[in-house]
Amino acid sequence: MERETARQRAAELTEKLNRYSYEYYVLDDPSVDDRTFDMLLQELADIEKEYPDLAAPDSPTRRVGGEADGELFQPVRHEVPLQSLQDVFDTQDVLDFDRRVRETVEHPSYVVEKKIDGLSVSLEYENGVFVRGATRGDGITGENVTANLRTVRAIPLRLKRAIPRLIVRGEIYMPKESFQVLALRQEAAGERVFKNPRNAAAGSLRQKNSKITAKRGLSIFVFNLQLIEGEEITSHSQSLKLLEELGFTVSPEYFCTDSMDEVMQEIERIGQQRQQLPYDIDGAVVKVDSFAQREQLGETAKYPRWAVAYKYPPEEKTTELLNIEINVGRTGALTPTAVFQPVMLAGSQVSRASLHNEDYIAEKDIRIGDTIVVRKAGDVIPEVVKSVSHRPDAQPFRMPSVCPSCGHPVERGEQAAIRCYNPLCPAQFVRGLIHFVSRDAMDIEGFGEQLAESFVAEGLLHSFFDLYTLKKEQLENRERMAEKSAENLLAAIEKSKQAGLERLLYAFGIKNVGAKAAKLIAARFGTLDRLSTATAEEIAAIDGIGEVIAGAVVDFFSMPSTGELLKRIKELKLKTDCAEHQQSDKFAGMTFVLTGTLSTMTREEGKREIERRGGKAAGSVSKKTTYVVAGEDAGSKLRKAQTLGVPVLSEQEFINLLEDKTEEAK
Ligand code: 0OX
Repeated sequence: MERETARQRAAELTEKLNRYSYEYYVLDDPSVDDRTFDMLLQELADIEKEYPDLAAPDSPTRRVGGEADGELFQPVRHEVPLQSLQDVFDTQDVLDFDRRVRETVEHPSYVVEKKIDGLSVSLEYENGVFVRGATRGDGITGENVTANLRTVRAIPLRLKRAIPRLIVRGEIYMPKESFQVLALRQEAAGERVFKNPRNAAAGSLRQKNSKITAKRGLSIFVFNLQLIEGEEITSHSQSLKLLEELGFTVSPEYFCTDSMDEVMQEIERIGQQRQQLPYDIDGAVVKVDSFAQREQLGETAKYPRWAVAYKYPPEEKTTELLNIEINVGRTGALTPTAVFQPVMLAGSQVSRASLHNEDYIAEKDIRIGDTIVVRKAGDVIPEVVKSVSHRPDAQPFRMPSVCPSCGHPVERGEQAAIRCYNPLCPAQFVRGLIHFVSRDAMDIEGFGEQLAESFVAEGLLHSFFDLYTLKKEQLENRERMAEKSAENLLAAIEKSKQAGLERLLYAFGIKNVGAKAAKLIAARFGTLDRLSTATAEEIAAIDGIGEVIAGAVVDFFSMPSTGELLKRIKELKLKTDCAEHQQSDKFAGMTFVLTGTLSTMTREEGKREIERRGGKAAGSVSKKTTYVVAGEDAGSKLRKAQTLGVPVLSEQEFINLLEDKTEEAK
């Protein structure tokens, strides 16, 4: 494409994409479908790839994120401080606030807003273009998070009018729905699950890779004008209107009134709506509207005198603790769970809450039969707040000294966790089996928790791989298993043999190896055989894999029982390679050392080519090295090869070897 044509098309695409984003995220009224949007975005990305200088800082392509840039997390001094609010917990305190306001100003008007439970950020625009975003920090200095904020679709990268300078403040939040999706995903991947949408929003904004932030579904409500040049604004409500016109999502349904009765009614109304809102709020904010009156009221050392935040009490219910159940997890951890008389909380019925560990129970002195207070933390995760009273005969709760599943003595380990270390523990095996058949693992449909439990209890399964020798007769004639479903299950089991290395590795249930780590590792090593002999250093060298995971994988493969397992997998003819990893055995048993600068590939690429052919790339030369590949400026490794008599290949000879143009490779 001609440069001028490209420039025009890029401008056109930018305008369209910005408009579509605005319609979708701000107006909640899209005019095109996601596919059309993605295609236009791709077209713009292609143009910017061809003409990198056309990629503007406010280009919609910046929304997909990328690697950290130098300014990420650097300190930013706020030009106008981000003040904090005085919290009050009683409606009388709101009336007192009004009384104090009226001692200084006449006929105040108020704006009542929801207090969004997220994190405050400042957004800075120059000539209508978003140039910098920062966290609140201590209100004076925050951290630069521009790259991450660019991925938040509700933040306009270009305003509808090119105001010379503008700084606004808003609250970044994660909608409840996005949080639930994320929590499920994290749980399935065996990752740490964020406690509530607020923590999830904070964690997502603190990512070094903004691509991750981009996928977390963050949004924003803008609620304060920090600074503006080129416009005269005299009140808060006027500023919110202007911000709306400029393309921001402002405080939702903010309410203006000069009647204190209406202020109190609005606070009450928001409180009742609270559970139904698609985002978390932790209060209502009452603000004096007029900027002139705000000036008169001034501020204390800590807070402005013209605003107050009323915090709603979290919804709590009293109920009876019926039992404390002990669950044995896949890794042997014993987790106590409170089972109580069901109650409605934050829109759903709850009857169970994790009690985490024995220290947690002891601290709150929770005993079976107690009257307890429960609530949903962050309105999502049920928790026991406290015990109100014990029954006269109640005894302090003690964790069992043996595993409730296998009777093996348990041990107290790190962070108050109690574990069963019996490798043959049936409960652990059942949990492991459920993981093995789960969707991201071997994906065996029709094999649920109940079947897993009964098969293990009946002694039909001792290893995950016993699934592959189950006979139809063994499946039939049991509850919820018609002849057809037995056939379907057998077909699903058979099909899962083709799952491949990536799923198989995840299915093993190695500690800390989630679906994502399994994928990376499988793609790098390509075959189960190759992976089984990999060293921790080789595994930890994969981008995105740390030493903990690498160590766990190596430990797993060095267990004698794993050797048996691998034999069994081969006999059963399970697919043990990875589709994404083209591999051959051409370099099997060979070790290469790449040294110096290669001109047609990086050393990392060279290494990958060797590994794809089943060879090893090592860092140092020894007698066992098959070839040293010497690029430009090769130094000590080349000399060592010569001393040891290891054959040396030039880059071209290496390429010939890769491309099969030589007979030398045996
Ligand atoms: C919120 C929120 C927070 C601005 C200057 C002092 C009061 N989390 O939704 N803060 C403010 O206002 C600050 N308004 C809000 N809506």
